[in-house]
Amino acid sequence: MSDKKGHSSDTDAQQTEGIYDLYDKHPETADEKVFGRKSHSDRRGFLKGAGLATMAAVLGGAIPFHRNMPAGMVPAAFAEGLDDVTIAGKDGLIVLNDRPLNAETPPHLLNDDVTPTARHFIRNNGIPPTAVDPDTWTLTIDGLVDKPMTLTIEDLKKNFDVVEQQLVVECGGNGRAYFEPKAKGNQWTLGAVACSSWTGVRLADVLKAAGVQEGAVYTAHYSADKHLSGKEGKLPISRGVPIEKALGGENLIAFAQNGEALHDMNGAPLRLVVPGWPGSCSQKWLTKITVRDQVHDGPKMTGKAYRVPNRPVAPGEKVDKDDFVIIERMPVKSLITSPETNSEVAGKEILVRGHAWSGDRKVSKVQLSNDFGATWIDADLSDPANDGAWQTFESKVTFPQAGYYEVWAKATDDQGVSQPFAIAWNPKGYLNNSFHRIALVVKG
Ligand SMILES: Nc1nc2c(c(=O)[nH]1)N[C@H]1C(S)=C(S)[C@@H](COP(=O)(O)O)O[C@H]1N2
Ligand SMILES: [Mo]
Repeated sequence: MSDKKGHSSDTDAQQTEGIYDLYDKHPETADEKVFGRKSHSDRRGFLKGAGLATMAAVLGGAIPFHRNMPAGMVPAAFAEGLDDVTIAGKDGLIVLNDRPLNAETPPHLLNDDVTPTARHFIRNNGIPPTAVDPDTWTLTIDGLVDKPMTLTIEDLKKNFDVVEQQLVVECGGNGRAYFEPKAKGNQWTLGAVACSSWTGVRLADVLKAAGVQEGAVYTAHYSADKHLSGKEGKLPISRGVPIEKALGGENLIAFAQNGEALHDMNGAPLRLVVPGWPGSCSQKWLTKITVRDQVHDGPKMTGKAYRVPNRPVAPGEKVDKDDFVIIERMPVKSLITSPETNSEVAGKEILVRGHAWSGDRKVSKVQLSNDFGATWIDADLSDPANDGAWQTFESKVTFPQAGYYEVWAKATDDQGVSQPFAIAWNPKGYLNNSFHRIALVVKG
């Protein structure tokens, strides 16, 4: 299993397509090739079939719970992995695109309760500003307010409570890579999420000081990055949130990340952090917030951007543009951060650890399964450090014998909503909160 993406490897020299590609294009053929049977009901033939040898060789062991494994599903061992590329001040991020720069963090590098700056993902829509000067940077508050104002970062620190909070930022498109049919856009797998400790002032305090007027409906966020076209005045992104959300105490105008200046690619010197909502609400390189009397209509607010159909749709279905609604809170989700997927583990009892979150809500339970979802155990779950922080889960998982296993995680929030097994498909590939699966080879 040297090639994580499953492209032709030395274990199967005559194979022309990788298993990943094959599952992509011809799931039935792939299933037949891998398991040696056409349908789920034939699964019993698997142990005797020629597929066993192939599969065991590629995965590194037989699959004790193979009867439970749904047909047509790519084993998690093949479901992720691209080459590491280096970005200054970042550690181990996988680059998906270089212009604009987009990079995600492999789950096992997100094991810390508080995400180090070096491991916070990067999602840019345009070209970031260069040579920013925190001493002369200003933030303007205008629109439907009694006292429009322009403040330096020093003014923010002097005039408002400075607070430090652990806050989840997750891109609305995190998990897009697993949609079928494929959705256009960055093919995020699992790592467009992080929970750093941010220092700043509360957005609500600043808005209240400016005096939000009656009739305020939405905020509009502006920044100093440039559109990819380089055209003056053309904005790469300008989003906002309903005024009720903006006035929540969890949102920060942040000037520090994990006790130091923000990373250039994470919005230095000043950004919004709106936890639990699509990352796109958290404007980086923030220069202005306008309070509006209507839903904001800046770039990436309208059309199909950061929107989903207002009803469940079939995979591949064409949806009328009038049937799209703006994504608000992000759904309940969990991520296994230890052990690393595709690792070999020794011993029959393994500590499994990770994080769980649910936008604007608390997670009340995380469950783990090592038998493809047939049985589940409850993991220990920490309280969030503060509103908007993720929670950490941990549990020993026992494996009955050596072999290939998958560990699945499922979180349930305080409204009783759980992660689904299957992805609710939508045209732009947002909000994929299906179970996280890791692949483990247990050595006897
Ligand atoms: N000015 C500006 N702010 C932005 C963006 C951007 O392209 N420009 N991208 C948004 C999106 S889509 C996401 S998911 C988050 C990602 O934050 P990060 O790059 O610090 O991880 O920033 C948001 N804020
Ligand atoms: Mo995003």
